Amino acid sequence: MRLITIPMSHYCEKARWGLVHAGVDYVEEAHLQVLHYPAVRPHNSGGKVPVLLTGTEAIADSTAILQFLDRGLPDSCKLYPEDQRGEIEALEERFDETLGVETRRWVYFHWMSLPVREVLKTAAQGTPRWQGIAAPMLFPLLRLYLSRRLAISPDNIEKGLHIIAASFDEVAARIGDGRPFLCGSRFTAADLSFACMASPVLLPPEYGIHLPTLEDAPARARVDVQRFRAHPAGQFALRLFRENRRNAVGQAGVRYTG
Ligand SMILES: N[C@@H](CCC(=O)N[C@@H](CS)C(=O)NCC(=O)O)C(=O)O
Repeated sequence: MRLITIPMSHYCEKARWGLVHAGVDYVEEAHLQVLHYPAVRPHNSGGKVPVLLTGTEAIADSTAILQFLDRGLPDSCKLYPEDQRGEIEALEERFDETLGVETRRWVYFHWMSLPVREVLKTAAQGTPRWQGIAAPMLFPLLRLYLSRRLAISPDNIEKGLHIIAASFDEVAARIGDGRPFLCGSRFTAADLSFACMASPVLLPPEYGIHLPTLEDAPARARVDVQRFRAHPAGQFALRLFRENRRNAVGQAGVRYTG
């Protein structure tokens, strides 16, 4: 299988984690933001990644990819066990559409303030060489385009931080009774999605590409990362990455085409 990605995207991380969970060997076709459109549009007219090419079909959207992979898994490994499907899907949808949108806006706000070379250390991993070469010239335009597309403004970042904190509080309340996972005793798509959507403000070392360390993060971002890492829900997501996100960078399961 072939997974088309923007490598730093947490929606793409969701798909990578799903593939690893399903034990599927795949190749990642990574592209820089915006330069990914020509590769994606033939399969997904909306231009969004991740897109999974299975050989017979193109599956766009991280949730659709997880659900496709789940159909091939034995009951004991399913991320959507039938008796809890409704609850899992509702949580996943909320994490993807609320938490994930705000953590993405937050990460672009902070990282686009860095020099392009620093941005590319994270963003260009696994992408074709020509994209890394072209990016510094295109960067001012890309920055403007992404700022508008993601409605980035200091005001929206401030509001977003409240939304992220509310989502973390909700997760902390859920696991406050001592349950190991969001829906009880087993790891599901709700856990996977929460960990991925929270990852921009946590910088977990097990992420499918190398994220900056806390020390390399822009100073203003560091304060937020420290705060969210210390939160019980942040601790929970970091544990999920440690214990359930097997197959980290460089191990079998993923090869880059870039
Ligand atoms: N709900 C979708 C969201 C996917 C998404 O927003 N992908 C972003 C990457 S973070 C994208 O492709 N953006 C490119 C664009 O909108 O032009 C999913 O779960 O896959």
